[in-house]
Amino acid sequence: GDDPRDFAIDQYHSEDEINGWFQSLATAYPDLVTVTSVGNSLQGRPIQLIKIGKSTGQPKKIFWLDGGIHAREWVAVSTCLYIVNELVMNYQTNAAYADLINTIDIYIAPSVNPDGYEYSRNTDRMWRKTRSGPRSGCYGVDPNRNWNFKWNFVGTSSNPCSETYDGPSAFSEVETQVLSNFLLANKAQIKAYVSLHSYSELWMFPWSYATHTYTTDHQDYVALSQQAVAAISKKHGTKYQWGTAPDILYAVGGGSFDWAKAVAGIKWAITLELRPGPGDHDNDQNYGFQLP
Ligand code: ING
Ligand code: ZN
Repeated sequence: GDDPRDFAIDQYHSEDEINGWFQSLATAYPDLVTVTSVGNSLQGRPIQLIKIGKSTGQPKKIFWLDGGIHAREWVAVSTCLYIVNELVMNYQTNAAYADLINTIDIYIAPSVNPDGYEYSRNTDRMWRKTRSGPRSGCYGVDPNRNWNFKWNFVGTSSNPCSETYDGPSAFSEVETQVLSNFLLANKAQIKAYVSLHSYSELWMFPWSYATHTYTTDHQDYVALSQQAVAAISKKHGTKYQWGTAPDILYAVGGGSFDWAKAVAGIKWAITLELRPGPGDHDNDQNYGFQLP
């Protein structure tokens, strides 16, 4: 129905269901919530964006969160929705949430590869990429290899049939184009860019393109990461590993969060790999990407 409390937060949702819920939130909480999009996907779906914040009449700092850049990582989408639900539903009773919402604007784009997400939901559960093409008979570009910082440098493929195909050129994909343009247009206000993936339970920061290669504010990232993984652990005992992607996982060029730091100049650029963690899964299909 139109009551946003009717939304089943413990289920995976389609693009249309997310849109309907966001519209109902905007109607029910007009002083807290604004619903818009950063642009349209190749197949014409809105890349939905919900802005949560109380107006102060002044420009506010923005915290950016996105999910679903990889189609099969459904829990990244759901985690964005969970956070929206937490903040909006508990604003009245939770002083920490109220403080956040009064002080900053929280921009959440839960599904930034909507064509891929719907394809994963409806046709091929393990789909990762966008749905552009065909090129050499294959569809899709890895949207986390398609950004124009260290594009085609490492951890990527020039084969259109590869899962990590970086595209015919940087920003060949309309989804990465509109998202990067939105971030650039708002870069003066955006203080943090956080992008959710799954899986492995990792907290990662720049630079992604080479091992032992660190930002000038590396010590800030170390301090933040230690606090963050401690906070995560305090909740349910979950142990996230932290570090740069090449130091703890593998090197990648053309990823979104290196770009957010290097090109948009956003202070905090973080990528999380959500659950499951090592030891909790059998393989990609069995509990890895396919969480219940
Ligand atoms: N992993 C990320 C990937 O794009 C990553 C890991 C992200 C590495 C960003 C470096 C930079 O390959 C998944 N699960 O997609
Ligand atoms: Zn991913």
